[in-house]
Amino acid sequence: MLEAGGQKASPTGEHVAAFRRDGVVCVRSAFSAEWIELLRAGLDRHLDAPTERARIWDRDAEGRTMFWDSMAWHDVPEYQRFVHESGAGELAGRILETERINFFFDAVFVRSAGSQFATPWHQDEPYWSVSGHQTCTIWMPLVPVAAENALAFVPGSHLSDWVFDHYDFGLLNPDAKADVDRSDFSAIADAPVPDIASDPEGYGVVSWAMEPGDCVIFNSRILHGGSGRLPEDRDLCVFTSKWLGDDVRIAFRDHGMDPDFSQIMRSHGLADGDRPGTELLPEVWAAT
Ligand SMILES: O=C(O)CCC(=O)C(=O)O
Repeated sequence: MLEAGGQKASPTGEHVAAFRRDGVVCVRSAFSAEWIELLRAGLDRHLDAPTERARIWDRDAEGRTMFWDSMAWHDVPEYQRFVHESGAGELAGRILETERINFFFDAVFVRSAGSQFATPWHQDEPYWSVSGHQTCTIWMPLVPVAAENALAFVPGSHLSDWVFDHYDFGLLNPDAKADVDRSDFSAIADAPVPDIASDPEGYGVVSWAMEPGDCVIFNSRILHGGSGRLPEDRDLCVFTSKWLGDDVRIAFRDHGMDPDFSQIMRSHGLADGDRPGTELLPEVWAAT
């Protein structure tokens, strides 16, 4: 268990090997109840005052919603504490087998009870203003989630260099919020995103039933999606943190969307080819 100020969890060799092979691994009881409570308090604060990036991704006829926001950690002290003190950075670093780890950003995915919205299948890293293989997300449900509602993955798909021309997340905007970035991957994509939902067994799709404190760590190139379609009595709030290892470099792109950090990164003096750094992308852990 990762306790504030206490012993930090070390993933086992099996976790590391599974991540290398599959690009995704579930780590049970990685974070103590205190950290989950802290993140829930942070999420309450965050939902009271979302960032300008925040938007509803889905709102159905019954008023059920899927809320998304990112990069709120600058304004949410509970998130800041999690980033620096929870051991999440060390966990990411050991799983990625990297010498040092920088924090990239946080994102939350909050579905109200019964939301039928399912996250479209996609990759993350081709969206981002960085490139590299040693990137990961720690996906943490703050409530229990069944395997069929949790984020799902195509194991091994992180090993492909292909970029998929996947769903334009900018279209997830039922409230017609202005200035939402759009994402056209067609010029750079190698292939359309496969129809994974039609044949999950054929693609070897995996997901896990999880309790608060468990996490899934996934490589940012892996194909993932499918989460949601909740029962009427179940909501789902998820806190994610994104981490950058040794081989990652700043890579401003003409395409991409959430988040398009290019302007903010440049204002911190970051340039193409740089290693992540500055207080925007702080180094949180280094192997000793
Ligand atoms: O939780 C979800 O539904 C989506 C999460 C996701 O796609 C991500 O963290 O990259």
